[in-house]
This record gives sequence, C-alpha cells and structure tokens, in this order.
Amino acid sequence: MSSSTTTNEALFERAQRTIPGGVNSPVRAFGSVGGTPRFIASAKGCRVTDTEGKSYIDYIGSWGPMILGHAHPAILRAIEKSLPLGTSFGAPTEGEVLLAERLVERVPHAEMARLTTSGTEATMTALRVARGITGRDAFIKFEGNYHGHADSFLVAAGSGAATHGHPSSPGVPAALADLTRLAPINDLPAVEKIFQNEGETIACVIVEPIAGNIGCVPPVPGFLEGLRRLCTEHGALLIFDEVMTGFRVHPRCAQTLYGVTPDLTTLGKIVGGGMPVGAVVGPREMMEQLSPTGPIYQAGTLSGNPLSVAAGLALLDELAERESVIYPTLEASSARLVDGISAAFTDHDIAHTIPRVGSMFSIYFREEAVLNFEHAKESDAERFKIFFHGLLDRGVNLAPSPYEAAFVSESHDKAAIDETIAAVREVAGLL
Ligand code: HOZ
Repeated sequence: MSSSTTTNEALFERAQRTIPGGVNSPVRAFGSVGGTPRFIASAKGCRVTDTEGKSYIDYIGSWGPMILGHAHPAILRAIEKSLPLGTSFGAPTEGEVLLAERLVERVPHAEMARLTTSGTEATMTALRVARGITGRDAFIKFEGNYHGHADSFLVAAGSGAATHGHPSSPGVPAALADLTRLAPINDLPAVEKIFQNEGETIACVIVEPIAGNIGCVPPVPGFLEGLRRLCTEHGALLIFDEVMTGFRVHPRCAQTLYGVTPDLTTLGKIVGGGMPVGAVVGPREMMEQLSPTGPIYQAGTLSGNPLSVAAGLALLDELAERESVIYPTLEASSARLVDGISAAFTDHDIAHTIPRVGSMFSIYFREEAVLNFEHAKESDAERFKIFFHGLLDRGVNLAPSPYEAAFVSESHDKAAIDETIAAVREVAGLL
C-alpha cells in the first residue's frame, strides 16, 4: 500500500486553500461529524488506507458501486485491457453497445438505454424526457430524496444538502424550484392530494425506491404500488432513481424486489464498475424521444467513456455470472453485521433502529421506525458523532453523516464483520 508522509490534517488544510471546503463533494468534508477527513491513498477489498497508512474497514464503498469490494481483479483487468486502446474518443464504441444491451437484458422494463457520465446527468435527463413527453413542467419529489445536484432536484434534498444547512440551494431560480412539488416519503395520501389539486400539470414522480440519502429508508408496503397507480391515472411518468439501489439490492434492481415497474429508471456509478457512468433506461417509445431520434436534447463527450464502460461491463458480467453466490453472501454477511450491531446496542441500552435491505443499511439512534425525513432528523445526531469517531479511531469507516446509507461488499468477510462488531461493542460502551 502506498502511503505518504503527509498527514490527513496537513492535506486538509492545504486542500482548503484551493478547493472550496477542501473537498469536491460536500459530505466528505466531515461537516456533520467534525474533525478531519481521511484522505484515501488506496483501497483493496473491504479496506481503504489513508495517506498516513492507516487502514479502515470501509462501509462507504464509493457510495454503493463497490459491491464486490475495492480494486476487484476482474474490474482492474478490464480497465488495464482498455487503457492502451485510448481513453476518450468522442465517437461511439462497441463497449457502449454491449453495456446498453446488458442494461436492457437486466432492467426488466428497459428496451433502450442512454449512457451519461454520472447519476446526476441521468436524473436530469429523465426529468427532461418526462417533461418533454408530457408537455408538463411540474413534478413531484420526496423530502430527503437526493437525485444529484441539478437545479430542479435541490429542493428539500437529502445527502450533503441536508447537513450543510441549505436543503434548498441558493442559486436555484425560484421559477424553477416552484415547479418542484414535495411530499414526505412513504406518504401516499400526500401524493394523492397533489395529483387531485394539479394532476394535469405533473410531468412525473421521481423517487428513490429505497431512500438512501437520509440513511436507509425502505418503502412501506403499498407506497411504490400507489405511486405507480397514481402516475398511470394522471398521465404522469414514474421515475425510479436507482443510482444507489440498482444491481445492489437485487440482480434486477429494486423495481424487481418490490414488483413495481417504473416508466424510466436512472442508474449511476455501479454500471461503470465504480468509474464515472450514469444511464437512463426505459421503453423504446420514450427513449426514442431523445436526440438524435427525437426532439429532447441530451449530450456529453464523456458519455459512455470507454474505460468506464469496460469497468461497468466487467462488474455487470461478474454479478450475472455469480449471481447465485454474490447476493446470498451479501444478505448473510449484512444480516450478521446488523444483528451484531443491534445486539451490542441492546446490551448497552442504547435506543436504535437499523433498517436494512440486502447489503444497504443505516443506523438511527432512535427507537421508533424511521419512515421519512422528519423521523430521520429525530435520530440523535450528537450520539452519531461520537459513534462515528469511535469507530473511525478503531479502523471502521462509516459515511461521515447520519444522513447516508452504509454498504456491505462481497469482500466483507466474516473476519471483517466480526472486527466491526467488536469495534461497535467497544464504542457502545462509550455512548
Ligand atoms: N451525495 C453522495 C452520497 N449520497 C456523496 C458523494 C460523494 O461524496 O462522493
């Protein structure tokens, strides 16, 4: 493992001179937990190593895509093979066709795919398609759902937007924000009311089928089904933002797990094997509305970048080939981890709830179930800070915010899980 003589603290101080807040994505600045971000020098399997050479069991996993662990050999091989052939052409490649075909095969409702460079671009594109097809401007999103940082979505957004104090960002024109209708997650009557009042203006409902940017909040039974029904009744599109959940919670995505079919699905980093890629997928008649076949414009020089596509293909192929091993393994190790954490808290009388769907979970310091953003905010944030730093000191890397999900990978073996539980037990004694 490479390490440098630079400390995290020195690097953070230096970073802040040239990068706003010293980071290129706000959550990484440790704003909601305090202290110094760890500057990562390398990663392998379930562990990341910081610039001081200290290693941590990692539950960020690049926010989801490292489902097989960091620096997986199959993905590295694919990138190495692609690298000498060139890094970007601004012209179509065979790899993009193969990746689109894989997505069409594996996302049940997909007949076509458009690749982008990030999940943010994918959700921007999906919203534009919904508006373009319906000729309507308003849309519904959920409080605490995060769909990337495009203007229309930065209204009551989760993730970093929730913790830096501006969930509805300055710089978003009021005229645009006014078109974003909000409802609490898991509150079907609230959505129904919006549709009743102004159904003819609503282009779409966009939802994270499992909210992953306020911690992890699964849908209550009937919620996604209800959204499907309302969208169909009112001529609006239903968009599932599966940037976090796609291929993570089920080999055919969350929509298969819950048996609800959206009109459009957005995907992100996991379809690039952790490299920069996003995708919008859906039925042919909708997707062909995109340029150049249709009038709805969307473009990007780095869309379908050859290195990202090579990594994405390698990951998706690995997931498909070893599906019957990978997903049960993830389920078993994640269950073991969460049960162990919960038992440690119970033994120390610490109020908690730990929602989990497959290998995605989060820890809330409150007894009652968390069904929406308001509930998530009632989790004890001070306790989370102590917990977070206690684990970090003991070599366990959680997301530095109570409003993020944790991700288990195939490389989190029994030893790593048990080491994590032992660290939690120690820290629980301090809470
Ligand atoms: N918004 C991302 C997680 N929900 C964090 C992105 C990052 O810092 O990489």
